[in-house]
Amino acid sequence: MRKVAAIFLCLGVAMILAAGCQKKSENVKIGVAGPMTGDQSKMGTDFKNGVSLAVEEWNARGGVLGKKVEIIIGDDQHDPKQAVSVANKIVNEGAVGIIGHFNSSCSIPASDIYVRGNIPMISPGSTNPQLTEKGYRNVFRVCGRDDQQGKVAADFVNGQLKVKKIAVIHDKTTYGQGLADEFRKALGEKAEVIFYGGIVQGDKDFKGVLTSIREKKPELLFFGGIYPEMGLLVRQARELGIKAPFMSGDGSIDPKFVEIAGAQAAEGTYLTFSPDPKNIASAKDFISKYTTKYGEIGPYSVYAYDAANIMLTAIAAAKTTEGEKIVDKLHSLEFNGTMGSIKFDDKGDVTVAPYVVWVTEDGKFVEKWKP
Ligand code: ABU
Repeated sequence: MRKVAAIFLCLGVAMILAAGCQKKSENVKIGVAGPMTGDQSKMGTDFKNGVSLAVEEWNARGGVLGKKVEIIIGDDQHDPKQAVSVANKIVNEGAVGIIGHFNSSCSIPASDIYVRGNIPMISPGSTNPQLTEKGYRNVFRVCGRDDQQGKVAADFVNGQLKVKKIAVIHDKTTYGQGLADEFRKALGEKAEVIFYGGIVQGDKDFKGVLTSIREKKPELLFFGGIYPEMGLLVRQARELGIKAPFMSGDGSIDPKFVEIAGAQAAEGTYLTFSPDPKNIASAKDFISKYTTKYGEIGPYSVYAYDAANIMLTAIAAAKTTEGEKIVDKLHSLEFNGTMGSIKFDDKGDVTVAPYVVWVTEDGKFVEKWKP
């Protein structure tokens, strides 16, 4: 009997020791979430690649807090419900920070889950103002906001293009409609919005709405939405003989837009986004490493890379994976990002959001105008 008790005691001690060792060697996990599959998967893939590159570099230097950094990937398929489920999974799997999501319609509901899970969230690409207007202390973004982006677009239209009749289309999403509304508001009295209406994300045929718009003879068509629909709208507008230029925002500035529209149809399209990383000295090293590993940088791969570096720097500075302490560091530190210095304000927005206007020329995006 004593022998059996001794065996159980040994087994128990061994199990406790094993559990202790496992805990000690556990990796530091960070999540990366966005549309990894589906028609916006280019953006999710750019996020994943940017975060992976940053994590590889940290691991090559010994990780963070003496532990290896591990990535948990979440695919929200740009669906808000899926984003909430992905957020729960990432929190339950023990992530101590999240880089994501891409779509504002996903980031906003997912932020509730990260708040409850007490982990910091940095979105590389969600630009709708509501994300940081909810008053969550753990929510940050390294991109600008659509009230800033919409104003730059409107200033360009009013001050440079000086067109007077504008059609405004959006995809009825938080981001797309939000950006369209900010643009319309910022246009003011200088131009007349002769058409304002939504299309359905995922639809493929926009010729009905474009035919109505054609009759109104707009001098510019503005679209609030993402590159799959933007590409189709531009291509179909040209097929219908609409020659007026298009303008859109950061959700459309991806080579996939040109691929879908066709270079000829896309020629002369204006897009708002941040300045070209290729002209920024601090981005040189990132661009070289990224292109060697993954090919051409995407619009948001650089922001995902910066977001991951900022998260890991804050964890290192906090000397702990406790959510509140990481959040304190995120609020107080100034980070050297690839795109320059990054500092968050009290809301979690970047203190500087340098939107510029790009134009599509020969199938490529070229910086055109700086406010
Ligand atoms: N900002 C580009 C599109 C992503 C989003 O904010 O929904």
